Amino acid sequence: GGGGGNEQTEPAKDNNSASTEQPAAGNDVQERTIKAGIGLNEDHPQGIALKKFAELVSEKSGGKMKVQTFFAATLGDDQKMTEALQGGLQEVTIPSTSPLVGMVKEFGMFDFPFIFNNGEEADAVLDGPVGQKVLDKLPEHGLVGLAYWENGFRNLTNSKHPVETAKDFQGLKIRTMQNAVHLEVFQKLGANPTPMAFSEVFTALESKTVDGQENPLATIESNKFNEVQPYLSMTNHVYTPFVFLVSKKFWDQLSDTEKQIMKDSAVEAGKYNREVNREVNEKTKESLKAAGMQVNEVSDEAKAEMNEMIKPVIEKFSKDIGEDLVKEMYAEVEKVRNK
Ligand code: KDG
Repeated sequence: GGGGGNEQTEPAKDNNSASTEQPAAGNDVQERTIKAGIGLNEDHPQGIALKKFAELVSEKSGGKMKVQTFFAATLGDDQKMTEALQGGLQEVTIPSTSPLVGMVKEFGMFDFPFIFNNGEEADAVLDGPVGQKVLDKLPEHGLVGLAYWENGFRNLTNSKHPVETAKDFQGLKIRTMQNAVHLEVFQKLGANPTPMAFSEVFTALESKTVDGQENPLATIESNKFNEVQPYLSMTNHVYTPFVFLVSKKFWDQLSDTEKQIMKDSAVEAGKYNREVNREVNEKTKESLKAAGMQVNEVSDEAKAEMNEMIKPVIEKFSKDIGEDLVKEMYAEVEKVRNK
């Protein structure tokens, strides 16, 4: 009050009185139920790490915050779950960044083939300033990105023939993620790409609607694609990140402590996800061979030829995304590579 000599403090004005969902006080941890859904199976490194996330959140909140886990797209595919987060109907999902390019086009630069030579290079870019700049684009779309997890390096499977060089792509009908970079890259290689949600892939392969698909080895095994795909080619053509998303409508209700619990758990479970994923991918080539797949390597020369063919596609998307940011990404890769 402006009265002279009156030292009594007035209660702070409540600026949020219009909203029905009051944010929790700074340090408060309340009873919360967090629905978290993914497209992959419970036994996949992503599923294993999601369960780890649930444990961590429970531990750190003294059991007050409960994460309910949903696997194998039981809540819908990546796009549907992302929309559910925007609408405040679901709290967490961990999609590949690729199907999000319609919303945040900058994610598209992670879809450029042959950028990273290994997981460590990807970690450095994603966990550094470039990765953060892209996450910063999410809140305006009703989403908060807490961390990058790892889907990993993708390899091609198909039911027609071994793919060893660029010419072997000719005419192959390949399921791709719903992503313009992937679509145009496979077109340039002479394939016939068909974008499709992940949840439809097994049936499309089994019914021969498409000849092939590409995914990291852990997914090929977990989803039993080997049962309908005799040929596996170690193309390692592109790295796909996962992005840990939280509904902004939910996030805005959380106290600072609750936000910290979510963030720390997402980062910690993400480290675990990368570890498990790398171990699994390491041994899965052998287990897929043992399961009867015919596996072939792809030479560095063949990869260089593919990389040359797709150059115009990368140039086009670099312009569209913003050449400065794309350059910054390449510079970050160079930094770790030359360490
Ligand atoms: O949970 C994530 C999956 O739904 C999906 O992103 C897997 O890489 C994938 C794909 O091929 O769609």
